[in-house]
Amino acid sequence: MSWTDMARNGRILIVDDAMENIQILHQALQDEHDVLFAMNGAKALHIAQNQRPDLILLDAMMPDMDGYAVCRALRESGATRDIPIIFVTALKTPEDETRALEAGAADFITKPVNAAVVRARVRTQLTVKRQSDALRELTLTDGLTGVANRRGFDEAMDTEWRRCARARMPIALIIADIDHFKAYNDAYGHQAGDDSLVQVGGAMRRAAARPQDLVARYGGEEFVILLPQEDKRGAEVVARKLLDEIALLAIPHEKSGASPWLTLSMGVASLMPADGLLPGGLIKTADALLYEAKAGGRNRYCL
Ligand code: GH3
Ligand code: MG
Ligand code: MG
Ligand code: MG
Repeated sequence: MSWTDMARNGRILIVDDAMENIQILHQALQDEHDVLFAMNGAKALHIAQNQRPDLILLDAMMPDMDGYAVCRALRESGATRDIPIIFVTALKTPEDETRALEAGAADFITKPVNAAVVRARVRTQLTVKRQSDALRELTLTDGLTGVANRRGFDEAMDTEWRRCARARMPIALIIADIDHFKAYNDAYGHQAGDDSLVQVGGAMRRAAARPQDLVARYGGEEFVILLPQEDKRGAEVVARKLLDEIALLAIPHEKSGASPWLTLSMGVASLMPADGLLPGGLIKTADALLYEAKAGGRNRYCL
């Protein structure tokens, strides 16, 4: 697949107060892309929030909210911040162009537009967007197991903590640590150790299956599960499911002591995010409970 093919089929939002302009752009793009449109700034922000277009073509001069204000509002919201914006406008002085770029536009096209140029510039921006999305995904993912890495966890915790605080909902955290994993590596080798980390990552994803749940590799053989809008009881269900999933893996571990299979121990904590509380407090509590589970004989959770 060539890079131009990759940039096809994106979802484009056209924003312009004149139907005639929308029709011209729609005509230029409809064969390659899904096209949405809005005839004022407020509508554009609403569609951008709810339908997450891959790219926005934005008119500068509109009554009420002009393109610059729309651009700034899009940049202020986490959900729309990364959507590239191309200004399409009759304004054509260097000052106009500079102002658009400073407001956060990725590119600038002057009216009257040429269909082939619009298509080419749209494709370019979609390609850049896809590459930066892929790069971002890579920086947030653990290379061995495919679950989120520590950075991915930190970002999700930050976002979900604030979301739960606003919604007055609890947030739960499970910290899981593989039992006697040093002995496992010593007995079966580092490669077998890595293989079992991959399997444990898969088991964790099966145990925490809601779309908002996040599994991350927190460190070496330590994993976390972030469960937004879940109280202790809900988190306990996930912890129990995880013990079952790990048992189903049936990874032999003769040097484990308590069990002939690979097992893990967990700390399970939940709280209501509120003023004065920080995510670090939740992590600390779950960590202390993990320690209790280890001291209590391993292959169990404490809450
Ligand atoms: P405990 O039951 O108390 O958790 O004992 P443990 O041996 O699991 O704990 P400890 O923290 O002493 O050892 C963790 C081991 O995990 C040390 C290291 O060899 C292993 N480990 C950490 N990261 C990796 C990794 O990426 N791959 C492999 N194969 N092993 C790892
Ligand atoms: Mg206009
Ligand atoms: Mg450990
Ligand atoms: Mg361990």
